Amino acid sequence: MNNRTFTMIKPDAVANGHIGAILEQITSSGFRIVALKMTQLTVQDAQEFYAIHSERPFFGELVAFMTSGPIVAAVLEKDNAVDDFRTLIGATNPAEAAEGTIRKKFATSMGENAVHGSDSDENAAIEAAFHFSGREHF
Ligand code: 3AN
Repeated sequence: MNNRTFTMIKPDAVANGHIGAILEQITSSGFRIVALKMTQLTVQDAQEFYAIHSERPFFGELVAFMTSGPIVAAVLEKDNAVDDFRTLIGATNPAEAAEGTIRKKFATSMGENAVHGSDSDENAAIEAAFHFSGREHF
């Protein structure tokens, strides 16, 4: 599945009114929306989704933030989707993100960094399946 990635517009960007602008930047950059929903993660959801970070010092903060309000989850399609989407969103720390990237424009801090993007094809498939059933992919 090297042509699909998974993203979330995080609670900060949703609360700050950036859903439309972020989806516009994603689609105008050549990604097709395959699945899309607005939802809110439970603590259990966030702990499971970010299980790989469970030993990191910021884990509690990450789970609290990701459950603090609604998110928008999406599956995106494009050649080389995972890498091209990571380029589009920019570095984890918005202070280090390249000019014009989604995080540079919309993120506020390392923790509240506006969007998630899968880091591998394998994780993209796992993350998409976590949020969407087969019949929710179009
Ligand atoms: P990315 O989202 O760029 O793949 P990861 O996988 O290293 O970054 O981190 C996952 C999420 O954990 C980040 N999006 C961010 O919200 C949060 N995070 C990462 N590093 C920190 C940190 N030092 N302090 C607070 N939150 C962090």
